[in-house]
Amino acid sequence: MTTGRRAEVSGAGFAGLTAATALAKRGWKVRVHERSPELRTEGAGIVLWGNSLRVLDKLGATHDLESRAMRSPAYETRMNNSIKSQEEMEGVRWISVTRPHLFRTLLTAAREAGVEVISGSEIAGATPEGVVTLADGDTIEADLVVGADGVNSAVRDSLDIPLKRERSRDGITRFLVPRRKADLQRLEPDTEWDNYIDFWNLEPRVLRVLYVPCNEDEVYIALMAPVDDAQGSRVPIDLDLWTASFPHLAPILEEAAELPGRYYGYQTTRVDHWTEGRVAIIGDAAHAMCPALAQGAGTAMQNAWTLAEAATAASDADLAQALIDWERLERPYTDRAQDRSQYYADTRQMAEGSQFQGDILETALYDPTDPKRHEVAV
Ligand code: FAD
Ligand code: 5PR
Repeated sequence: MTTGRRAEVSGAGFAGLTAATALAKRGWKVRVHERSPELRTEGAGIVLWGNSLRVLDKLGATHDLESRAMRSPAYETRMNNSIKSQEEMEGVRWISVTRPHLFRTLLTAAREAGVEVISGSEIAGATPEGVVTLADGDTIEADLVVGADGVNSAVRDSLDIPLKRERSRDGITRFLVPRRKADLQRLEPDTEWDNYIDFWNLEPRVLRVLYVPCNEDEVYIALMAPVDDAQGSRVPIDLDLWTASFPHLAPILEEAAELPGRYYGYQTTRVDHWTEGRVAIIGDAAHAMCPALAQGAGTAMQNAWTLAEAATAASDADLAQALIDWERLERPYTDRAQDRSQYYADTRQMAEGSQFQGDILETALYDPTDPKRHEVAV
């Protein structure tokens, strides 16, 4: 099974680093090209569920990750600051973590597995035969090319893979701020400030604050407003507007108002196919989704893992067919996560609470590391 085959990966995001580490652990020589001059991640916090945590277990990264992460006692949903539900989600694995910490953990795992990560190296495109062209014009031949270069993927676009992009009516700005727990407690002593709390206001105005503690010191907050609400989507945030709607969150809103940020309109990108000869695309390059189910990075890591498994099991001559089979088996799980996330973003239905049951948990409970996962139950 061990191969010494060479893989070139475009993009050192969560998808690229996971694929690279999984391949290296299976005997591949792996190089990751990151366009940015520095290795780091943008953004604030992230929620990971069982599907990606199983992959991190296999990469040997969970211990490091969980040393600075949090599992809230409950996922709470409020409307106009009154509690609609508190879901404890027994039996569901999930944690919240800062993006910088997840990134460092994955980069360490990649390096320990022998992956070479090169920053300031931009990929211009790839051919189905596995020839990668760098932005400076150099070419490299690879046995496998992984396009993990995000929503505007150069690898994907160089192969002319057709895609469709849909925008939703809402979007958000994200911040990582100090928790200010004592100040919050003074304002609302009865609130469990360790909970993940989704604060919705639909009337008199659509504004939402997602409150996600990531460890003892840091809380990730996401401020949602409609795309056509210029005041609500303004960055730096309009402190008067937000504190008028969420007075009990004033201490952390004040922290956010000091920070730069970027408003992201929710969007979904669907591509026609994920593979082309020796090239596979994963993560936002293949299936950028709305964040409602918090599964963009989760599905990226899930597909990175199963791609490494499928590519390793195939002989070099059968690689292209193995990638086609991989997409056929794995893609439906991601398609459903993408569809559901778009549905929840479009309908704002998460505001109703009591949501973590039935189908909505499918992705969170999926185990991409289980060799028997595709066997039909008898
Ligand atoms: P990216 O993170 O975009 O990484 C791509 C990398 O490739 C970048 O480092 C980029 O610089 C590099 N690159 C780009 N072009 C080139 C090139 N030509 N050559 C070389 N390198 C290149 N997901 C969750 O699982 N849970 C959450 O709670 C969650 N919350 C989210 C909140 C918001 C507001 C958004 C927008 C997304 C959220 N997601 C969440 C989704 C998640 O952030 C993404 O799905 C995930 O980061 C995608 O990872 P990626 O590695 O595919 O892409
Ligand atoms: N869940 C999470 C999240 O970060 C966001 C959403 C849901 C963890 C926003 O980025 O619905 O927008 C959401």
